[in-house]
Amino acid sequence: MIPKTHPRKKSLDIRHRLVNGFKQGLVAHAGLIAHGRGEAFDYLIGEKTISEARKAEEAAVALLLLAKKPVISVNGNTASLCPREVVQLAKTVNAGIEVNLFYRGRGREKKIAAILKKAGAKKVHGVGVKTKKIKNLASPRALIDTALWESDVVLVPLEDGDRTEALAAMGKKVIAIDLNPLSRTAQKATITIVDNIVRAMPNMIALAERLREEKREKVDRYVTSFNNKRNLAAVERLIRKSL
Ligand code: PTJ
Repeated sequence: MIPKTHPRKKSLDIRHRLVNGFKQGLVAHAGLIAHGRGEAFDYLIGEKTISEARKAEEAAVALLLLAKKPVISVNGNTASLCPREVVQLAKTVNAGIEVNLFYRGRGREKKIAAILKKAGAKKVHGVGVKTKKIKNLASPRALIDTALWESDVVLVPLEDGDRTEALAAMGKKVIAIDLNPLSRTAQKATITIVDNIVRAMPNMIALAERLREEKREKVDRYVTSFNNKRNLAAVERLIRKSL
């Protein structure tokens, strides 16, 4: 238990959520290390949603609302940190949910699906036999279920660069949430949100509730006016300045 007065309470609480997720068998060993890398970048952006992330979140939510078959891809870290938010965002933008793991294991897939169902998901794809294969991707992560296969827009929090690239090569629009603006995922995604997933997801739910009431032209404009390369360059400048 971290005392309420501890100056790093928020950050340590998030860390403990992940450790608990690891103990429950949701998070991969490497997921703990990946979180540490994320924490370091979060420190550099001031552990807050910067304006560049806000713009990316608006564009991402607009893209999800405009999509025909959007899907949220869920891994161990995401399931451990924000299962309820995944389900709520999926409901608000009418997206499918698919478990897709880098370190694949049927047991972990089932546990992740169970926690998402407990959080209110009716259907969770990606558990057990996968019938489709992402082209030009060597890892077992290439095997996917129908939701990802048929999707036109995919939200991939904490993704690996290879799959982002392969999904984009299949013609899908990829939205990444990644605190590292230099990662291959960040560089290859259609829209990259450089924000902590624990802030990004609630922000996106609130935005989705607002934007879904807007006229289509206005929602379109959030997407067309967004430039991922420019946004990432601005994040990099901010990090350099803060150092
Ligand atoms: O559950 P699995 O088997 O699918 O494995 C998941 C991990 C995360 C272990 C796997 O996808 C992996 O190895 O990812 P990477 O290549 O380490 O990339 C993770 C990225 O997420 C890094 O660039 C981190 O900076 C970033 N990251 C870590 N924690 C957060 C984050 N981004 C946003 N919010 C976080 N809380």
